[in-house]
Amino acid sequence: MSRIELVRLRRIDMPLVRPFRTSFGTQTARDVLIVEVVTEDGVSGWGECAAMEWPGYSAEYVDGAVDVLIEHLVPRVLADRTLDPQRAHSQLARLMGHPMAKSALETAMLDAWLREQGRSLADFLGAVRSEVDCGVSVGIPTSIDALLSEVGSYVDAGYRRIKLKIEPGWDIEPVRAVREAWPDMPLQTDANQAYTRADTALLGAMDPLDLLLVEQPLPEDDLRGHTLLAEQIDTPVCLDESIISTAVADTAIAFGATSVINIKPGRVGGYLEAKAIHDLCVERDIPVWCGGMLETGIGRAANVALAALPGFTLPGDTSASSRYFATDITEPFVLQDGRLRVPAGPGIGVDPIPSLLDEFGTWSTVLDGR
Ligand code: OSB
Ligand code: MG
Repeated sequence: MSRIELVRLRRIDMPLVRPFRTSFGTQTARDVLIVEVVTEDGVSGWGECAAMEWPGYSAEYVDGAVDVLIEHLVPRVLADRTLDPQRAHSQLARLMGHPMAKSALETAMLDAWLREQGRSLADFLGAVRSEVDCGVSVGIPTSIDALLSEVGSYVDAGYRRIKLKIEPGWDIEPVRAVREAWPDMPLQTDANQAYTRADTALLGAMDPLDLLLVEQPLPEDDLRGHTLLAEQIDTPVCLDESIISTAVADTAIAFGATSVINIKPGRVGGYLEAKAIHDLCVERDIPVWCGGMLETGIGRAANVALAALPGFTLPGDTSASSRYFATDITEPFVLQDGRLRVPAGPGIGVDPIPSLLDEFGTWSTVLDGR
């Protein structure tokens, strides 16, 4: 087993091609935290932190992730320097919370470890596909006309499923307008916890729109509310924010709170945990799909590898680079016939372009434990 020489943290400022508005706020750029683990042999492994600038999606945010990495997480892995992602996973689990920060560090270690073996992440995780079906997540725009034109551009680009962000006041009407314009398009909604148990009738009113699922309608901690809702409406309930671990996934499935699961590696603390949730869902006959956090090519490469596992039977929020950024920091991911190709090279299979890391970079630090 090789050893870790140093860990470099970088922040890059990546403007989005259009603002992304959800019930928790509007993102116009991504303040992306990138973790690089460098081995004694000079091999670099890469991990992207999914946290946003403010704690709107979950409790994590970029400044907090930087702090916990510098003060707590990186010192744990530099204490013995062994490049062993599985062991790091168990060690980091002793510290509570901060799954997105942990995921970024663990993924960088996993990437370096796999690169040293010349093995791809897709192969390591158990991928069964060389390309994955892609959907796209559409933010809340300023008007129904703007929504129809944005969705139209994604349909023309070949996306295989459309997800509409909804919130109270922006739900039945826009969703119906999209359904009427594209009667056969696989369509789903995502509320990011914006409704309450009192909104059952309103959410049920969307049943005739033939939606694949409604994602996270109620607050993260309200598993019972989701069970009650699922009993009352025909549209399948899919949990995102609530599913923070394999144990919670097991509970939510057993209690009938979710019949589909959105797996996001950042939210669950990394690809090892994501794989465990996938395996549980396959065993329980629960379809899964790969969520996203507006990642650059670094995070996207790993997500696309995960989405190639057998239980990922629904198109993911794994869109092309061009849906997010004018310039990605890796070779861009390009949609071909509504699919993205799974990287086959060692580790995550893509590299950040050094000049672009510099160009978009806003901050960096090196931690070597010495
Ligand atoms: O809830 O799935 C979500 C983006 C940021 C935070 C939360 C979510 C999202 C998305 C976009 O829906 C997914 C993507 O295209 O990366
Ligand atoms: Mg979601």
